[in-house]
Amino acid sequence: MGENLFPEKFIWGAATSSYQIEGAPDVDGKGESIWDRFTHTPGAIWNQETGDRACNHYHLYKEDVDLMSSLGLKAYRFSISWPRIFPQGGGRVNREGLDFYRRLVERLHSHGIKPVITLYHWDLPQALQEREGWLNLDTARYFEEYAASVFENLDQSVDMWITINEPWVIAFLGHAFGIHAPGINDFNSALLVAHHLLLAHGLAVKAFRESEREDESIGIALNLAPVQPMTNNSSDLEAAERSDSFMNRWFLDPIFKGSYPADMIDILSRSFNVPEISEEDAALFSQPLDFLGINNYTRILVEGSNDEDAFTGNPVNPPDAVYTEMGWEIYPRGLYELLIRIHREYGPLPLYITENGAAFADQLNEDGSVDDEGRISYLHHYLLEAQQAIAEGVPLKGYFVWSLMDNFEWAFGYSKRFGLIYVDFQSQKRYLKNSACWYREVIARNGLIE
Ligand code: IFM
Repeated sequence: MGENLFPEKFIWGAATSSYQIEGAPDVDGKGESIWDRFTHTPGAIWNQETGDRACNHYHLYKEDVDLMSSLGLKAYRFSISWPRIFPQGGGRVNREGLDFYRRLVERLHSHGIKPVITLYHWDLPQALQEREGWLNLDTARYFEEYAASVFENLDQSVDMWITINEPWVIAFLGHAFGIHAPGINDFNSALLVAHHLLLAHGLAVKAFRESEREDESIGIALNLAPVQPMTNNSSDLEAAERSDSFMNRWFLDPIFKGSYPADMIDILSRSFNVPEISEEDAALFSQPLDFLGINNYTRILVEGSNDEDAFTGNPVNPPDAVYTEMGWEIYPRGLYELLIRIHREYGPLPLYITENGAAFADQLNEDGSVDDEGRISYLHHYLLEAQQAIAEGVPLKGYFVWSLMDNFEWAFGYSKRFGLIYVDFQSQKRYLKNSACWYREVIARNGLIE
């Protein structure tokens, strides 16, 4: 590795997810998803926006792959919409849905771009939600069936598989805080959902191993953030420990150690029902993985709380920090700290940054340019930290910008732009932002521009 270069074969990519970009919610036999339902619930989403059209990627995927190719992307991370494949969750496969992803994969290959597929990025078939969704253990079994079918049907053409994207967000934002689909506000439900997601993940990994695939790898993508105490006083330190157990270790520990963090079980079980992990559960949770995907955007800074049963500290926004449009603190050093820590405590296994990026209030200029210097600076500084972690021995194999293009940002609708590519949602025209041109140069030289 040259001084400023990334390792040879480092995978430079960008990421999206099905509901956020595809549109075409009922085309070619697709079934309804919980996000189709949730976005049509009055008051659920900013400005009543929906993913009905989003980036119309379902119809514009060829142009989108051409744009990826023009940037020199080595890999593209996208997700499969489960209800396109199984409109009712299980049973009959919808061939037309599968064909869409076959065509997309073929097009990527023809441009020398590796497909990296996430099986579940939140769009559960509504038919399964009618049977209690992730609260029902059967959903994990349906997920296994769906995963096995996709492995078989996209045989030999996919380099990397990701079972589930951000199970923490699915469990807690969707079932404890009600701000994501299916909009449930019940902490006990969220804990059970977390348990079932871990089982679903394990069942899919097992199905993958049983299908004896060569040259293909499988992992999971977790949203992780370094947690830091506001001061070194014991109350803040303890608050940081708790927040870390809840935000990071609630999924890391079962996946790598087969158990929930003991300190958090202790706190949570004072007020909630923490699911027991049987021996079989533990074995499924901790199926060996080929890599871990890390989604990181910011850090979590906390101070102590007076409530003894609080399972997190109180979040603090440092006044002199800089924030993105999401209100997330820009803290590049956190990526280095996280990588070092994950490698030390859960390694050694290959790591990927499966998401990193920033929302800014981008403006399209009359000449079609977008001066998003803030995003360039964000990405540059996070990549510098990633590079330092690599130099210190962390096996970081690739990096995916969130996101390839502006898209539907869940409860925020279209109000937050994360893309390297600007999307005019009215005309569906795409424009390369300056950050896209910058990323093209980074990829071409396999290193940062000084
Ligand atoms: O847009 C989301 C993505 O779907 C999951 N990770 C975080 C991104 C930004 O909020």
